[in-house]
Amino acid sequence: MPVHNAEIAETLNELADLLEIEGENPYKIRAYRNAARSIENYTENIASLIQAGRTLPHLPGVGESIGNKIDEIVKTGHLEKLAHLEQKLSGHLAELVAIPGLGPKRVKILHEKLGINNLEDLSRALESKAIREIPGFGEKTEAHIQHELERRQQSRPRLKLAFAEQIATSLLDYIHTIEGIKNAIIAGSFRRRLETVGDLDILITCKTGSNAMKEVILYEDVEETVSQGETRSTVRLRSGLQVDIRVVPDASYGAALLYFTGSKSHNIVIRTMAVQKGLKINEYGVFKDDTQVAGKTEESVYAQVDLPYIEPELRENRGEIEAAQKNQLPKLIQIADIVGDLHVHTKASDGSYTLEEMAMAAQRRGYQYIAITEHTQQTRIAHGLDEKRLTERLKRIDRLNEKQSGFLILKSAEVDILEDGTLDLPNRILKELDLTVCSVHSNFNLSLKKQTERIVRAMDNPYFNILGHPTGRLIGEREPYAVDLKQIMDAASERGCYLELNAQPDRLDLRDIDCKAAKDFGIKVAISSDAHKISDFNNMRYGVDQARRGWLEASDALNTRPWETLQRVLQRI
Ligand code: DGT
Ligand code: CA
Ligand code: CA
Ligand code: ZN
Repeated sequence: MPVHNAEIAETLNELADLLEIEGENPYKIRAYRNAARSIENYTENIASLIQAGRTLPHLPGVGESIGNKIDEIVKTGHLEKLAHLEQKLSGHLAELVAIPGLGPKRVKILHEKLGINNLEDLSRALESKAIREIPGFGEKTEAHIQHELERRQQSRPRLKLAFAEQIATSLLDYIHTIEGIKNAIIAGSFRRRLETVGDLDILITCKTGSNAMKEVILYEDVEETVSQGETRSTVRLRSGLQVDIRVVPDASYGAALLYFTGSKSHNIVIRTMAVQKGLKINEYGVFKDDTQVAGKTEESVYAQVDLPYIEPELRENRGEIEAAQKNQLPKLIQIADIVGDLHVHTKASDGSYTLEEMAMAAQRRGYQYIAITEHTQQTRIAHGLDEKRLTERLKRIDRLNEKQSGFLILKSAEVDILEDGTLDLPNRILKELDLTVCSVHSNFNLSLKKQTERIVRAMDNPYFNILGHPTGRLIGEREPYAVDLKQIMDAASERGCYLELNAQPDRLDLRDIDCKAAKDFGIKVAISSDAHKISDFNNMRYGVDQARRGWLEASDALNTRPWETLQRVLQRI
């Protein structure tokens, strides 16, 4: 069982965290983190490549020394250097680092000043109010840590869809090698493409007499078998992810798929409709009296209650059943509708590849255009560009565009929205751009009113086009900043501004319901990868999934249009 890329990445990140606590050279630490990021986003399974004796692909940030460590993780399942550090630093500092608001620097201070080694020590220190006394911490930080700690203890962690997908893909690959398996599909929130999943729900059909279930739970990644039966089992994988497995007969496949895809509240409405027609729907089929009348396919089940097929992403009981009855279901956007990407970074700010490399990769994906959106001067840690550097980059884009046809590099920038709502570059340079993406990267803590006003004021600038990652949340890591999205949408539609759906799997702001609200406001959405390296272009898929959950059609997105049309759409009123 090859280790997942995400696990290699996690090990390297843990190593980086502990090295930071140790006070190791920051360059070295950053190298580990960069390598981890490359690995996490690499689309092929690196362990399989190594085991097949193939040389490692060129991964940005991975040199010989890190390459050897990856080798060690793949071959032994762990990393000696990390084990050694864990022992040396005594306790479980890595679990502390994972708490939002802490991070290696703060853990180091807590470790040195208060001897905090694990979660228990941390709870005790919070109770005795010792943390606020440490310079640089204070009461606010203390309360924040307390809050995060409580939040962690309350909920079973949900996994981000992209991470669950890596795990699910290898599990499905394994299941398909089992003798006698016909169909295997993941239902539940995973199939509805929810941004995070609580567990995986796998449905299997197999030839009669095959012993599929027994073999499925022999999967090497299984850490614990929670329950086992012939048609129903639950296992926990090494990643902590739980998997419900069900083997169903062919004749029930559609009914079972519908049932286990959910959502629960969607199913309840469907079942109630059936009852009104004298039918009974359960996971085995649709029954009239005791005779099965449908259930082989989902379509056949929906047809029994006079509904057309409803896409899984819509099954949240948020109006999809009424829309289906009126034959007004949206024709959901698909990845193939996307013709360009409006948020791309290069080496000039905090990306990993050159302008030429990113453009070539986008062209290979079949895109018609990308917008190069480097950070601007205020975002110093990301090497934001000032007017002079941006001007030089624009010239370079002009030269590249002259050399090529059939593909366009759009001149843009991810312009910081400053605290007072002004933009981070003067209008005389913004005027030179084809479009702008404007984002909040600082002062996340403003009040709801102030944050909203700040963004609305920014939109007053005639060169403002698209609001980047509109709430700034990082799923599981950072709450959205306080902002009134309805008011933002109101202001945007008044001024001819647009909103971004940031497709990074841990951002995905706008959320599904926000996309739907934007659509109701008539505001088109830019679905953007926010690529910092070539493999990030793959994020687009998660953005499209989220857009589908938000009922968006191709025409509701900006980057489904050729540039000539998009240009007109972007014209401010
Ligand atoms: P999750 O796992 O929390 O991300 O969300 P789901 O939707 O995958 O929920 P899960 O795994 O508890 O159940 C999978 C599906 O099975 C769920 O979407 C609908 C169906 N289901 C589960 N329990 C019930 C139930 O009590 N009644 C009905 N009608 N359906 C249920
Ligand atoms: Ca589930
Ligand atoms: Ca489940
Ligand atoms: Zn940004």
